[in-house]
Amino acid sequence: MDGKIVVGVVMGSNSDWEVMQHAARQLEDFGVPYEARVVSAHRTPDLLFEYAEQAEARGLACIIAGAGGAAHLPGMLAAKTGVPVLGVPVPSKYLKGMDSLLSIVQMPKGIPVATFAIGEAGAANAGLFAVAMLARQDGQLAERLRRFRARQEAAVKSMTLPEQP
Ligand code: RP5
Repeated sequence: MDGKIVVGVVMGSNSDWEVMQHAARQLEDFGVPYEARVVSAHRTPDLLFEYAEQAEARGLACIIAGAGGAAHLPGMLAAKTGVPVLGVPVPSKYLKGMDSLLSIVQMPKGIPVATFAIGEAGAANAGLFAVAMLARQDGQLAERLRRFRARQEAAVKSMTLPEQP
């Protein structure tokens, strides 16, 4: 990694940051240069178009897009760029993110969005997925990912449970 931004983390509102920061944190932990931006599909549609149209030329390898409610941000970005879009459903107030999930995952055939779980785990996994994609071309990153998984495995193997009767 030479410091050039390779992943865009975008979200419909700064209220999504609480969830989306978990994607950013993974990228940071693995030393992947990223940017975080608020881009709203329905409140800043021109900005969305501009961001998507410039993504490829700017060298983004993927875009992680999180939104809540009628979450059309990931789908609209995917419609406007060939850069792979990873969608994160952000939990919403009334439908707890089921609306976000269905809006993102149910893309009609032809314009895919790789959709992750609702909330924090989905955001973190989107970050890890971006790392895994980039690691195919970057041996050092692949080694970091291998070590991360080994640490995770060791942590689970050392888990204990309360005494059983
Ligand atoms: C969506 O509306 C955003 O992605 C956010 O999840 C939701 C609520 O936005 P705010 O009202 O908090 O700005 O566009």
